[in-house]
Amino acid sequence: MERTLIIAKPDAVQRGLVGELIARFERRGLKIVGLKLMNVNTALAQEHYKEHTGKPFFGGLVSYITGCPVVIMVVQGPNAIEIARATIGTTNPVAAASGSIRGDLGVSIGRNLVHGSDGPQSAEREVALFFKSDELLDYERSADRWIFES
Ligand code: 3AN
Repeated sequence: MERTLIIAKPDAVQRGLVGELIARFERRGLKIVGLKLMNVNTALAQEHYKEHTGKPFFGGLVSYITGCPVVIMVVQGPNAIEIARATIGTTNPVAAASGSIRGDLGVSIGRNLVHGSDGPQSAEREVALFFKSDELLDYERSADRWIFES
């Protein structure tokens, strides 16, 4: 069982695609265990994207993610990180497969709609950056934990 951080970025919020994005993760079978609408400040954006510090697009990336409210969620499920990445599609929407969020809804690498953590360590780090532990549902104790049982 894994948890991963998903961000519906400003372009998704502005284009009214938040419901579409959430629906895709839900339909895929992942469970939402945390959800909030928030403004990301510059310090938080720089910390979140710190692996990209110094890259030519870093400044634009920080101003993009801080430019308008975003919807942040944590989804949980077996292999949630890899499943979420596949649901999202490759970084550049030009190359993203049809059927993925970026392949169906995106056109530009600088406005690629959604973020998903890229591995177990970044998922843990990013979830903790945006959510306190008491803001996350504990599915192990939840009444509908049956959803993952087979
Ligand atoms: P992903 O979001 O697919 O994990 P990363 O982690 O390589 O991609 O990049 C983080 C974000 O930085 C991307 N979602 C995109 O918004 C932005 N980005 C990455 N590469 C570029 C680039 N060459 N030009 C502009 N923005 C970029």
